[in-house]
Parts: sequence; C-alpha cells; structure tokens
Amino acid sequence: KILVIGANGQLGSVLIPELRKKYGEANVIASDLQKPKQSTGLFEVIDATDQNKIDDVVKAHKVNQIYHLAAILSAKGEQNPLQTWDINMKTFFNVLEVSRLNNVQKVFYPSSIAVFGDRADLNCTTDEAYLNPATVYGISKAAGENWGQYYFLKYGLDVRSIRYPGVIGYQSLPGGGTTDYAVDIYHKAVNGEAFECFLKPDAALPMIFMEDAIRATIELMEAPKENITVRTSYNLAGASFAPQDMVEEIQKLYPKFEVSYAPDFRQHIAEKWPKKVDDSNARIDWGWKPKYDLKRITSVMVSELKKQYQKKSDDSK
Ligand code: VAH
Repeated sequence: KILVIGANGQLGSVLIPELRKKYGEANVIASDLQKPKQSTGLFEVIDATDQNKIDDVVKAHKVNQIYHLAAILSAKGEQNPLQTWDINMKTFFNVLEVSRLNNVQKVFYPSSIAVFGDRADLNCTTDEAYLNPATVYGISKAAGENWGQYYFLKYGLDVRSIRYPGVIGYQSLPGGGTTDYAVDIYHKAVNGEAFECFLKPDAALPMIFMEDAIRATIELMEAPKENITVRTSYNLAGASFAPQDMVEEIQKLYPKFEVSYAPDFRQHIAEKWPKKVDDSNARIDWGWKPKYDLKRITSVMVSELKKQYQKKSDDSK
C-alpha cells in the first residue's frame, strides 16, 4: 500500500490519480491537512508534524511505500525562516522514523534545484556540485537529502530522491514557489489577460512538464535497488528556458498577449539557482529521458486550459 503525504499539493494532486491507475484505487492512500471536497478514493487527514498520526495510518493500512510531498516552498518559506525549517525537517524526520520502525520498503523524498547556490557552476550544474543554498527551503532540502542517505546507510531504508526543477502543469496550481510564474503565465494568456512576471525576462531556469515529472518519479521508484547510485538526490530536468522564451512561444498562439516585468525578491532567489542542470546520472541509472520541450509544453498547456475554462463557463451558465 502506498501513502502520499501532501496529496493536495501541485505534485500530489497529479501523482495520486497516476499511482491509482497503476497500482489500483485501493492501494493508494492520499493524505493532507484536510480532505478536499471533491476528493475520491482513500483519504486520511494527516498533519505530518504528528509522528503518531503517520504511524497510526501506516499501521492501519499496512503501508509499505511513502511519498513525502509536504513542504513549505522557496518563496513562501522566506516569510518565516525558522518555522519553515521546523516544518520541513520535522515532517521528514517523522516519515523516516515511522518508515524505519514499520519496515516501510521505499520512501520518496522530493528535493529541488533550490539546493544549489552561487558556489556551483549554474550554467550546467551536476549532481555532485557544491551546495550553498540561499533559501531556507533549499537549506532544508539539502539537509533532507543527507538525512535520506543517512537512513539508507545506517538502517538500509530505501529512500529515493529527485531534485525537481520548476514544475509546469495544467491539473494543479503551484503553492508558493519561485517558479510559480511559469504556470500562471498560461492561465493569463488563455484568459486574454495581461501578465506581470515577477522574474526578469532573461531569468532562465530548468523546468519540467508535469507528465515528465510524474513519470520520472514513478520510474525512479520502480528502478531496481542495485541501479540506484545516488542516495542524496538525482538532478532532473525537462527543458531550460526564461520568461522571454515562454512569451515568444505563447505569442505564436496569442499574438496580442501582453507581458510586463516587475522582478521582486524571487528574482534574487532565481539568480542563485541553476540555469541548466546535468541529469546524466538519472539517464544512466534509471533510463531517464524527457518527452516535453517548451513548444510541446505550451501547446498542451494552452489546449488543456482552454478546455478547463470552457467547461467552467459552460457550468456557470
Ligand atoms: C519552488 N517550485 O519554486 C518549487 C521548486 C525548483 C522549484 O522547488 O520552490
């Protein structure tokens, strides 16, 4: 049985249906701080800062895999640094301890390109680059990677991790990250609204389409244990591009789409993140290969969001 903690988030809301399709409805338990109204399937209300609650659910459902997707992201995390640290670390320690004590077979831990800072070669950042993260979120993810490796080395717990780039998808909204602009821009274009970007036009970052991110996650978790050579976290990327590249691609479909730039504190965060990452270890160890570039991302985002907004307006009639 698989338990997903943080199932209501940007990744969790797409991973749950995918896992249920693959492993069966009855084998995937979603959990988060509250049960969404429209939620279907098994759901447990879990505040992941409560170790006993996680332990009860793991025992009750005989959980043997946990995906820990709960965390406070980079931008939001800067509002209250010590609280961000406490929540991001406490929740992961709870997952590691409950997994160790209940012989959970596999744990997935999402890391991020946020673990890198200006001491790495940000033009092409490898798995092994030096980590000097400049956000609390990045610091907590770098620490979490090492805790995951520690539980593997000391207790044999099979913790696997991916350093996600900015994730772009039409199924869910991001929650407080520095790459959130890359989802919002499509919603504004499809709704014929102007878009104000909180990064500079040339702020290139590694990005990935939701379908690629979810497929990579499941491929990593399904890879034979002996193939996994990176026990901190694997770099992963779909494509790297800047806001101006997205605008150019979108204006091919929406020539009148207007964009203005008002860089804020998130520009300073982005400047210390990689422009491009080297994900060759993922390609070698578990056959990773992205399927979506900016052109394909744009065409799928636009066509799916058009359908969503059309349905919304039909339903409201
Ligand atoms: C964030 N979307 O911006 C997340 C992610 C690399 C980006 O970690 O914080």
